[in-house]
Formats: sequence, C-alpha cells, structure tokens
Amino acid sequence: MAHIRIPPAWLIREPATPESTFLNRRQVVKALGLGSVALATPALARPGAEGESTDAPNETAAVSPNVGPAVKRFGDKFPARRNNGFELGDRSLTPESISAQFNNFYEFTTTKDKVWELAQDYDVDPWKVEVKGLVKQPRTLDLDDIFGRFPLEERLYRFRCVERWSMQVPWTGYPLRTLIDYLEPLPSAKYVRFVSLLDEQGLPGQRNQKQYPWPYYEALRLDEARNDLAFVVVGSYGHALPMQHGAPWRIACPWKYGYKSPKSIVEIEFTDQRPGTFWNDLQDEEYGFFSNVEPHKPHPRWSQKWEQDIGTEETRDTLLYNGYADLIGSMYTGKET
Ligand SMILES: Nc1nc2c(c(=O)[nH]1)N[C@H]1C(S)=C(S)[C@@H](COP(=O)(O)O)O[C@H]1N2
Ligand SMILES: [Mo]
Repeated sequence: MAHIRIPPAWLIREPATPESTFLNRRQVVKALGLGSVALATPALARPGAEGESTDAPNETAAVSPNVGPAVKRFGDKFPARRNNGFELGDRSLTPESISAQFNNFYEFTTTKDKVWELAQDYDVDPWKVEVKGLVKQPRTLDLDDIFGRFPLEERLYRFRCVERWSMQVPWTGYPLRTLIDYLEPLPSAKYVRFVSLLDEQGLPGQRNQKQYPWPYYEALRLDEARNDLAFVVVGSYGHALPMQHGAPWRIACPWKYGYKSPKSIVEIEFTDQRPGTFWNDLQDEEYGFFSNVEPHKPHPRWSQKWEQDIGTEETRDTLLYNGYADLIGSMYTGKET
C-alpha cells in the first residue's frame, strides 16, 4: 500500500504551554465534578484523593511523544495514509499537548495529569501477545506482528470517557477485524477478551493500589470486535503510540465509553462465554458489559446527557453511540445491552 509521507498539519504544533494546559485540565475535572479517582467505585476511592490534582504544575513539562526505544524501530511506518471515511463533524482534533497529558491509565496512577510523566521511560520492547482459547492455533505475537503485518491507516476518532470528558484523536492502526481474521477464531467463539500488562515492579499503580484486581481486562462480543469501527491502535498524531496512551498497542472502540478500549495488551483470548471485565466486575451498576455511549442511560452518579471537550472545554450534548449510530447499524437491535 502506498503511504503518502506528507506530515499532516497537526504535526506542526504550537509550543506547549504546560502550565496553562495543566491548569485547564484541572478546571475540566473540577467542572465535571470529578475527583482524580472518579471512575473508581465509592468503596475504592481514597479519602482526600481529590487533593492530589492540586499539585503544582510541572513547569518543565513539555509534550513528548515518548515512544521509547521499543517502537522507534517502526518509525518509518508513520505517518500513515489517512482514511477519510471517519469525520469529526462539528468538532476539532484535540491538540496532542492536551490529550497526551490527560490520561486514564490506572496501572501508573489515578491522577490523570501525572500518567504521562510516570509512563515516560517504560520500555515495551520486547513485547509478547499470547493468543489463546477458541482459536485454530494458539500462538504468540511480537512487535513485528503488531506493527508490521497489516497496512496502517490513520483515522480521526471521537473518544468519550464515562466520566463525561471527551476528545478527538488521530489514531493509527488497522481494523481489529483484520487481526481477528488472521488469528482464525473457531466458529464456536462468541467473545474476545483482552488482558493488559502486569508488572508490579514497573507500574506504580499496580504496586500501590492493591485493591484493584490487576491486570486490567476487557472484552467485546465478536460481532462488535468485527465492526469496522473497532480499531487496533499502534500510533497517535502521526507517530508510534506513546506509553500514556497504551503502547505498544491498544484498542479504540469509539462508540463505547473509554474503559472498553484497553491499553498495552498482552493477551487475546477467544471464548464462547461472556468474559468478565475489570470495571463491570468491580461495579456492575455503574459499568455495564456493553457500555455503549447512550445519553439517556444515566450513570448512577451522573447524567450522561452532556460531556466536556478537554481541548476546547466546550460543553455539548452527548451523541447516541458517540455519533457513530450509522456505522453501528443494527448490531444492538432487539438485543439487551
Ligand atoms: N489497561 C488499561 N486500559 C485502559 C485504562 C486503564 O486504566 N488501564 N483506562 C481506560 C479508560 S477509563 C479510558 S477513558 C481510556 C483513556 O485513554 P487515554 O488515556 O489514551 O485517553 O483508556 C482505557 N483503557
Ligand atoms: Mo474512561
């Protein structure tokens, strides 16, 4: 496939202004009424956790696409050709200086504006992905498989967290269906389960937050995983994926709340029974298995009718399936979600 190597306009970024960025992110969190552990169940939230986000901003912080030595060797694959079939409509792309410094990645910390710093030096090379369960042949994938086996494309996707913040990101990767077809699940397989990395030594959040059932795990029904929108992500903003976004690879499932898009995946399993998922197992009433973005289905602790853009700080109405209803089609018609 021909890759047009013209750097997209958003690669030419304005100089990062970390202080205002950090303060702004904090204001968003405040406006949303979210502490730094908003996603957590009430029982898991530590008293005073909200205070964490008032740390002095790091003056020296700058945007750094910390792809690490791991994925630098795949640098020539970026930027990939953009697939123009995915438009953001009325929204603009979120600057990388904002989206890459405001992350949910509890393996590092629950403090969103600290993840990127803690993730900075994490090395993901070598990386193995175990493929198991109802599959023609169990196998182990490595970085060459993940980065090099399928043609890469760039897609502009909306992204909506259950906590009501949203952003728009240029992801690079390929349809999850492409990977699934390559792995050849058996006809009896009905679900695909993903497990994220486990590394107590290297991941402060796993070391310090023993109340969580590490490693993080998620799952999709196989028809959801085969929907064209479900995307394997290996890059963002025209380069390999930085650790804070889930290097070396993660899922982007943009019609669902963010936690359905697991990061830093080390295991893929095909099953015929619906697998448990991290947040659903912790708090079923708050985080359903399907967790599609549905404005009229409130979270028990807040309405989902509106959301706030972390880039523009604009508040707007939540769209059904995050604006992807047309592409979802009849996937949920007549089925309980
Ligand atoms: N392994 C893992 N994957 C994860 C999470 C996490 O804590 N650990 N957080 C989820 C949540 S709640 C969201 S909103 C998105 C955030 O992705 P981003 O930080 O790249 O924006 O990642 C999802 N995937
Ligand atoms: Mo989220």
